Amino acid sequence: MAEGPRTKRKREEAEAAAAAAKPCDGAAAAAAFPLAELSVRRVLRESARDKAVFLHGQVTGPSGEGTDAVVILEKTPFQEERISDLLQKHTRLELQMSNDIYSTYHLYPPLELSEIKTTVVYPATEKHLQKYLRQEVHLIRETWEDYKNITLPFIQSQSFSIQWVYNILEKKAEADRIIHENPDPCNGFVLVPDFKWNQNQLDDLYLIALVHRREIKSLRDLTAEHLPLLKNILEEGKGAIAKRFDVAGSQLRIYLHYQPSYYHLHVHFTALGYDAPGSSVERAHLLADVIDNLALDSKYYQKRALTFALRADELLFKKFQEAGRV
Ligand code: M7G
Repeated sequence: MAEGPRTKRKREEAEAAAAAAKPCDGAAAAAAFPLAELSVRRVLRESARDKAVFLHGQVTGPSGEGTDAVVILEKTPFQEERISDLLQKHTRLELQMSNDIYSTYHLYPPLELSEIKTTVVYPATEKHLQKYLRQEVHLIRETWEDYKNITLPFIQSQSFSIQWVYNILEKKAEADRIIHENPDPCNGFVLVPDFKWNQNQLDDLYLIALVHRREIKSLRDLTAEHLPLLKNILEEGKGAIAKRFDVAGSQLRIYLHYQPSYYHLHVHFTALGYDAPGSSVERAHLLADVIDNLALDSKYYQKRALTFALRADELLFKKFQEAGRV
């Protein structure tokens, strides 16, 4: 298949980015996670549509004690540039059935083209296991009073560790993956590939901008004071992605989650054509809309009710139930 210049450049850039990411990622994973010692305890969730499975595993230590891990296995999108290789290079094709002009096959690609993206949380806490466990979900409509009386005390007592965010901001982890940084302590941020994206293809492009300021927990804390920061993220984020990946700003979905999993303000950048997890209307708030809302009313997010989904077993859901708000 002939390769156009844009495709070629994209492939070369994606390969360069992947190569740059590998020594760090590979070394860390190999050193940190003993896959051979993992035993699978249960399947937390499985998705035929996303071709992904979420596992609860345990790693048995030398004295027999088990440490919990979450392992996510996920088949990745095809890389257009490698399809000829996939079809030709040492690929085995086994006939499954044939009928008239129709036939189906099992295709066994070579090792380097049969990667399964693997994400590991190790050691995993009970909260991580809950996060990935398939559960019944309910919509909550949270007023500002609910936020102050229920959600905020809950966040202050419960939130996930955000050490990984500080590691990125302090260049203690993923430093070689940074795509763009505005170092201003007040209005600056770091843009890195999200760990949901393996950077091999642009179809599922996913980056996150992490702000340098540490006291902004979520959308609920934002006021007009934060407009310069938010505008920097929107404009510089788009510019950096266009420059590095040749994807136009008009082809990006740029949004915040409410509720987020990690209460340190961050913004998601995903490919518009990619149906990323968490991009549904009950969770995603477009950054451009957030900016407009704050420009209209500095206290917008301290006034209006916000809707989000919670799983039935989540502690926050129980708090809303106890308060008679579900
Ligand atoms: P969120 O809205 O707080 O929650 O987003 P979600 O995980 O339920 O979407 C946090 C984002 O940070 C997600 O898109 C994660 O995939 C991403 N993320 C989480 N961790 C622990 C890391 C990490 O260590 N490195 C990177 N690069 N991204 C991460």
